[in-house]
Amino acid sequence: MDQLIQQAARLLRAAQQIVVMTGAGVSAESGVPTFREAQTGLWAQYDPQDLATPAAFTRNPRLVWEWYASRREIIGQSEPNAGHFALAQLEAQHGHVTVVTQNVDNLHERAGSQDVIHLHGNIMRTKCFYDCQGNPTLVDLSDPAINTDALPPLCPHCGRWLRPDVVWFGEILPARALERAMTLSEGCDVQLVVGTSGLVEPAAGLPRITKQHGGKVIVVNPDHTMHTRIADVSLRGASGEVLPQVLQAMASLA
Ligand code: BV8
Repeated sequence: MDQLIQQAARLLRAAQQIVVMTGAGVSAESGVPTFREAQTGLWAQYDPQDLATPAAFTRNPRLVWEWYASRREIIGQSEPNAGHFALAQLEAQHGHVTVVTQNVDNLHERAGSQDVIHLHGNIMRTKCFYDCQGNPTLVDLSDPAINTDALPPLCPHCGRWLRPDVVWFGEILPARALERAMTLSEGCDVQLVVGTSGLVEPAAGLPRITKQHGGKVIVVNPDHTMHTRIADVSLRGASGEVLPQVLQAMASLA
């Protein structure tokens, strides 16, 4: 593994522009369940993919709202882990690093990452299900005008359901975020792919874009994933352990 860590450190050190693509795995060591891990307790009977859709929300708005409320609570009680901090340090030291995350938590920002693109939205934000004042009609849940006894709470503008400001399956990704992520993936020298199974499109295509444009791909994941076979370097381990080692190896290259 040491040899591979050194190889990754050399690629990152030499890179002009770095994209870091992250998935739920980077937040796992913060206690935030990954998207495909068996859900616990009440939610064990549901497949997240069957809950994270507009149809599921329309069918059972209270259930879906409560699922997000329980996830928001877990995230609110979580702290960034060593992997998040290592990525923030990489940005601070290297200067041309952009995190493109599929995650809806705010742990990258709380660890100090400045340039973060959220492809799938942010669970800590709430909006009108109908975007009645324009896309997105964001609301502040602490607004006294919002009736939070109703589940889901109701929009203060139109009186209809509120929903989390995340991208559900079957919904298009925020255009500017996706466009910038694709442009950066085309132009970067290295894409560091951390903690994603690579199953969800179009995010999963970004490392392939880097590869197609002559860039290098480094994968950090305890498991073999859809990206392992295109990886120039595959670091098999937990991001909270591996990423600090990579930063250390970069420092010793100075
Ligand atoms: C869209 C927000 C188009 C909600 C999420 C081809 C092209 C375009 C679309 C599709 C396509 N094929 C299929 C589709 C449809 C669909 C899709 O991809 N389906 C898949 C499942 C087959 N895509 C969409 O619907 C997207 N929309 O493309 O619209 C369109 C066009 C026209 C008109 C209408 C629509 C929208 C996708 C966004 C869905 N929303 N999240 C919420 O969070 O509730 S996606 C969800 O999955 C999360 O964001 C999560 O981040 C993401 C990806 O999962 P991962 O992050 O990879 O997490 P996972 O659990 O899978 O894996 C964790 C990994 O971590 C594992 O590998 C594990 O080994 C590793 N790990 C564990 N511990 C650690 C670790 N790694 C490191 N360290 C550790 N300690």
